[in-house]
Amino acid sequence: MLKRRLTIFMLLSFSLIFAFTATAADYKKEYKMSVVVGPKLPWGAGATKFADLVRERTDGRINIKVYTSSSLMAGKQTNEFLIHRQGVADFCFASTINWSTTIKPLNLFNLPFFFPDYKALDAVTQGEVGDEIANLLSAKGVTLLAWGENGFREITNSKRAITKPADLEGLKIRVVGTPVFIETMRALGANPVNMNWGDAQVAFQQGVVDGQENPVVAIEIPVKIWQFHQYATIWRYVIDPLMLTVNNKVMASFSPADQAIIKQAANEAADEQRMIVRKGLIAPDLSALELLRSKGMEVTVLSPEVRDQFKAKTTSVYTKWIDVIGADLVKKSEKAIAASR
Ligand code: X2X
Repeated sequence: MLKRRLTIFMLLSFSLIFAFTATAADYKKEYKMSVVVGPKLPWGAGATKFADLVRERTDGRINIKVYTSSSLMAGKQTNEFLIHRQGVADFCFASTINWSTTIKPLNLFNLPFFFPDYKALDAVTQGEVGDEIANLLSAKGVTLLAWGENGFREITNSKRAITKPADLEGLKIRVVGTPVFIETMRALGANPVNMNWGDAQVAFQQGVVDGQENPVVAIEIPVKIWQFHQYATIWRYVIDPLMLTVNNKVMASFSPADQAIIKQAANEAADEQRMIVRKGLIAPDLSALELLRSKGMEVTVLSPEVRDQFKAKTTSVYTKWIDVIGADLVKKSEKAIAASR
């Protein structure tokens, strides 16, 4: 009897030791995290914050190295989801724009003038639609840990102030290589040119394009857009959420305790990052717009009425893209937005 108990005890101990060492041995020396922009921008800094929190709280068991400036996909930002799915990138802090060429429902966030404000965005990402998107990503091999943010995308250019739809006519505007952006810019009368972010910054410098569109705090201020463009128009035409994600297989290889640490760290890093990029854009704190003005830029803030005039020119985009996104998802989002008013 005693001998049997001892044997069982020994077997149990061995299997426990084995299970532990097997788990530890499964962990890689380094996990790769992909980010499209540079490390100094709030987006890149958010990724570093996440990696640091995870490293500290797992006592170095999970060592995430952040690969900035699209370096894991040789600059081609619209390939990011593919390399994530394949496991080249274990983690990502990614824009919905760059993944929307592969995951069509993410074009929801690219619908022009669809989200009026942050409240509307939060109602969508933090509600049923956010859950649906998380399920969709999970089915494709990727776990959504938290929503961060690049921000509302605002247009800048070197030619003239854009105060009404006709002002955009013929301007050569750099956009990401995503079809809906090309179609939206064409519908608005502009001449869109698609370019990866790395090339875009050189193009601004050389004046190859007249303008571009990006969030003020997250991108335009850090890259000192006033060096190239004198005019900014705040029109909130597209919202650009960021997704902090991990490859499903990689997540499953971690112990439940480490998975919990990862989730918690993602929420903390993304919350902080979101607060940083929202600062200074809404009255009474308009310090971000004031900064652009102090650098010599002429900043136009569109009234809701004029914004509607721009939106009216993009009906062809809605007609085509609602079907591509999924009419049901768009309807649910409209409902969530209406409820947030
Ligand atoms: O390429 C851009 O404009 C950027 C950096 O904002 C994105 O990756 C969507």
